[in-house]
Amino acid sequence: MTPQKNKTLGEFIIENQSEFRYSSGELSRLINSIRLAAKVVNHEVNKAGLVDILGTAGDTNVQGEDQQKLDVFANNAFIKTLTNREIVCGIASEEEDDFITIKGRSGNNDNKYVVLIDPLDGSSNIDVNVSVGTIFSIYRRITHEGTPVTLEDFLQPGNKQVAAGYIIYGTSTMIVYTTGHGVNGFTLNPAIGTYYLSHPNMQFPVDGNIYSVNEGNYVHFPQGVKDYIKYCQKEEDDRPYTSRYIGSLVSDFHRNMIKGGIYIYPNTAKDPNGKLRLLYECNPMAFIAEQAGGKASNGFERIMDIQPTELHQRTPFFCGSKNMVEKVENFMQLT
Ligand code: AHM
Ligand code: MG
Repeated sequence: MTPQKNKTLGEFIIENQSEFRYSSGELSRLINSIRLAAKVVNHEVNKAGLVDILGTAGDTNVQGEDQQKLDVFANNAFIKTLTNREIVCGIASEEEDDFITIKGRSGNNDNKYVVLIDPLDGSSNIDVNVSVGTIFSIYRRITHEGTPVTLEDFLQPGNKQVAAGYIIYGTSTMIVYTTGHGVNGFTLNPAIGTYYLSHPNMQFPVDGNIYSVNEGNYVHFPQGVKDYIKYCQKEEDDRPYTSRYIGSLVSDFHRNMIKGGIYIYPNTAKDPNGKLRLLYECNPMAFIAEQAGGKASNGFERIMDIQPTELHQRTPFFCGSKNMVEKVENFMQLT
């Protein structure tokens, strides 16, 4: 059943708590904490255009506070919120070399979940006032509760995700997330700081006519991707397709999920594993894509079935409308 619109995110979380496999309220509180940190980051991102007026990174502002780069600010905001509320047992961030173990005030930590996060993806877009995003992924730990987390707790394949989502700081700020029961999107009313259910039960159109890829790297692409791009550009049937590339994964993905399209970041001669990170970027987006009826692949296999071997592992990424991803896979497999 499609959830009713205009509900607040808070109401939605409470109503849907029973859907969680291990329903103790812990995951609901965790998503609530992410919602809160997202508001703090949103506030800061919206001021980014004033940076020359308020001071740049490394400066001290008029209140005597240190100005931080926005990606550093976002990283700290999410880690601080999740740590202070003692809601997770560990965090791994694209901005940190290693994972963080959360001990809890008493020294024990009986929480079940670990969070992996890309606090501010596409941050090169900030200086030019273009949308950026936060991406998060939640797993149940593998090792025993009450003991310190280990690398093993973070190196789980995407098919073990309990929840995943993104925040898009765009013309409106939205949270889009899944707990494995479809995908729902909530839009922030900044005047009152409340997120409303604006996009219930989001669905990737099965087919689309938008392809999103950095074509500047064309000469370095594998032959299968070159052939697929030529296919997109050919005048035949409903083609040529439209090319749209913001260079901000969350924004490109969000548009494609609403309109129908494919996002591609392939391996290149220079970067044999592509650019995007499996744990912080590809797995959460793949979970959302699949829950919305889309598909995510590395060209040959399902993204969520890849067994990670390191925290900052990269992978080629093909994600979007199911028929489009299958088409590019065919081209990849022919070459
Ligand atoms: P980042 O994690 O350093 O921000 O890089 C990830 C971003 C994605 O959001 C975006 O799709 C991609 O990098 C753009 O890369 P490129 O400029 O090479 O096309
Ligand atoms: Mg990133």
